[in-house]
Amino acid sequence: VEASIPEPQREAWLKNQASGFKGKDQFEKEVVRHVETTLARSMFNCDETAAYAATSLAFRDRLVIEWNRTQQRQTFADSKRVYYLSLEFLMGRALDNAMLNIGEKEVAKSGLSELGFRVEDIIQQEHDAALGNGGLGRLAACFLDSLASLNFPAWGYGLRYRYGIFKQEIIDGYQVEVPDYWLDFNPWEFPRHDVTVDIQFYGNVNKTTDDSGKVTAHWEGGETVRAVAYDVPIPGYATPSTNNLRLWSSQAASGEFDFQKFNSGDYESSVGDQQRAETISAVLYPNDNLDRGKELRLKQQYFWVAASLYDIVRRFKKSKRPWREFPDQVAIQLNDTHPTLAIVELQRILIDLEGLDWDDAWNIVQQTFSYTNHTVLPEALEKWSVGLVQHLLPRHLQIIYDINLFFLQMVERNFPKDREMLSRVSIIEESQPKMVRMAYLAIVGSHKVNGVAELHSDLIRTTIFKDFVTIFGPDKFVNVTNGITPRRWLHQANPGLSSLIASKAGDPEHYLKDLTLLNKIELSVNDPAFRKAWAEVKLANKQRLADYIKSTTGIVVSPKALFDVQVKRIHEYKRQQMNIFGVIFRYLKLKSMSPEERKKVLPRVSIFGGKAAPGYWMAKQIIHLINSVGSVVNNDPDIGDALKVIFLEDYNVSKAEIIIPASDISEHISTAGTEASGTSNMKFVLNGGLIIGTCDGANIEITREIGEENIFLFGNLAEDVDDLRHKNTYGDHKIDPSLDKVFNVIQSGTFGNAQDFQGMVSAVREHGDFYLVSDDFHSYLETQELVDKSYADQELWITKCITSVARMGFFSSDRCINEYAEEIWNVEPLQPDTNNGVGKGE
Ligand code: 4GP
Repeated sequence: VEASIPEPQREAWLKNQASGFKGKDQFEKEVVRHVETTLARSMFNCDETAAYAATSLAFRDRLVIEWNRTQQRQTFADSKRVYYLSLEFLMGRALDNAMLNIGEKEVAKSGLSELGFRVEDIIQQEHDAALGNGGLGRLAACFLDSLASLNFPAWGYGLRYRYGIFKQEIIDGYQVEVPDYWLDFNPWEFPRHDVTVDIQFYGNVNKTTDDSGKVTAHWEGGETVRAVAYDVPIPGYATPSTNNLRLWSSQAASGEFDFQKFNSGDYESSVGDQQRAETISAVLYPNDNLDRGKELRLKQQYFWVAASLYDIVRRFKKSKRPWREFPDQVAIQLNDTHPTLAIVELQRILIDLEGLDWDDAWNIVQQTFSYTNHTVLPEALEKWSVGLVQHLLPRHLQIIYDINLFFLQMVERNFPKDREMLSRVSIIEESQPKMVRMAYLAIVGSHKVNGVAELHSDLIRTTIFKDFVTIFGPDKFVNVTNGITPRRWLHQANPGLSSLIASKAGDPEHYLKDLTLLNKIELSVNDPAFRKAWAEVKLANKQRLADYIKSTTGIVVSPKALFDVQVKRIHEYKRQQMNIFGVIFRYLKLKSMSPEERKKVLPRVSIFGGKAAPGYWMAKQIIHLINSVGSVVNNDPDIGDALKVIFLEDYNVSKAEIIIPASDISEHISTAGTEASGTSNMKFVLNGGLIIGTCDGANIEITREIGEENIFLFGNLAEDVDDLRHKNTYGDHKIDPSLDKVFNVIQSGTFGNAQDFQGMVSAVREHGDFYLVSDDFHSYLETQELVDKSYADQELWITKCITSVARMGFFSSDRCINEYAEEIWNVEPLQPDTNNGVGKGE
């Protein structure tokens, strides 16, 4: 506030307000200016990297102006804001998205062309912002796009990792991880060296009692680390609203280094302090659906949560409202349990620092927070040892114990007959060592808990969180089925299809904001010209992927073949192993045919991509088998085009934008009940590809929307999984004969040293086949045959594709965000045409 310009001088400011480029000429002028001044280069020294930098800066200037206005408007309106706390934001590239969301891609295209560049090449220069592992992080990124596009006053809060998810290289068929240093040049972030928060760790707690007998706890920390804010503008689509993603970076609290130590000659340890502090935000943990319980991870969590809450509270306090109005002004969404300490931290701020009573504080906390669960896999449910929490955050552990005590007392009062309930629902697990169950803490401290697809939300209500439904009643547990942003996943990734759709559904600015308008294309499903154009778009997208495959692997694939794609993190529950076993079965069948028979077979390209967590041995074995099968099949002269097996290295968001539009069929084949939702399933169908999948996650709702005649479902149902597992372990576990044949061939050494794949084989044959690969294999193969037959009838296939796309409107992340806003956050959008408060001060 002190930095605010006094009233009489504001006129000069208003007169000189920055505006950013308008139109092609100004765009070119801005690009040249940035090349010549910001980058200190010239037309004799401007490569594509420099052109990318200057173009981004020109766009950034535009964004920043709207971003400032949006923030001023929100401050002025002082309405309720949403804070989305996520340890992962898998953003991908920003430039193309900014061009499209602002609506200036054509300007950029012609302007760059006049300056001697192709817009596509310039876009390719950008390094992905890969601050996430997979579904959970990409969902957060889609949500930011929707929040801005729908004009919600919303902030994202995350960590500014120096290293995002590692880069994957495939060397001799094995995954090798390479660090991804992505911050070399990042025009999309603004360091805010004036926005810092000092975060405490370790230390101890002292209690004092005042005259009235009131006890106050004082946490004296043993170590302080500074959080510095880095802001990333998030442009809405076809709206001036531009929101903020604030990422925290860690530094030594003493600044560059400790001068005292330096002066006393202890230079090394002074630099060491700095490095130790920086370690906190140095690297993203590369695990998907897995919790490893490392101390540094807990430090990351508290560091990020404490800085974010400090910021949120500071903003609230500016309005000088009483504390009880906090939940009317602030909604905080916990993306998984990673930010659960925020619940404890807010309670601490309210009782220790602001002097509120426990009960008043706790009411505020519960009304403020809500929690999204993203998985039922037990290995992914976060738990922290009591000893570690005690050591790192001694005051927080006390508060957790108190939260638990009051919670258990309530349970005991309400369910006096059920003694075992207390130990089942306790936030503290009485194990050796004792553990804090973060999901339980998140449930107890939130007013709503949601799953991410109908089946998943049912499963959490009836299995892992069953007792809590009994305790809190069913209304606390809701479903919000995931969604995806059609801006990136249709308009940006598949411009051909987007403009074809626009020819029937109207202006992209309409149907990309109300995706249910896609249903208009169904009227044209029998229009021959439309169908022909549809097929041409798909073929062009397949050609684009074929070119990419050739340039990265050297393998030539025919765009006329059926492209069968499975791209996602490698995980046993996602069952890439079943897919590759199926590929081997197909290969064996082809080998057994005569050359004439083989010629009649519909050619197929099996495309895989995805990273394995560095410590996930079985996932790495799966990658190795896929590559080994590829090198045998792709070099077998008997096979030719009939089958190709491709593993695409380093799957990430920008590669997904090329791969997804090119798919004919994609595989979403998790063991029923294990994939909470899946979101790539939605992306593939929206891009005119069909799905082979299990009755799991959002596949079920996709089926309901598009019709069961348009999807290839197979396999056992979630309700039968427990019995099958039991039978596999204790009963008579017979391996499917086709799978047995595949295993025998693997073990004969056809794909290299059989020993290398023994783990995958014995998991099914000897260790109970937990993921039911054998139980589902027969129906998987049968369904793949059905896919081949259906694809052979191209007319029917195109009908299925068009109909499916027409019915995908439900899966926009806009629908999803509106549901959160109404049912969980109770927030309203803030339209940009209302008084924006510019020049009116705070
Ligand atoms: C993922 C789920 O596995 C996926 O099904 C879901 O679509 C996605 O979250 C978004 O909700 N979970 C994780 C995780 O990535 O680490 O738990």
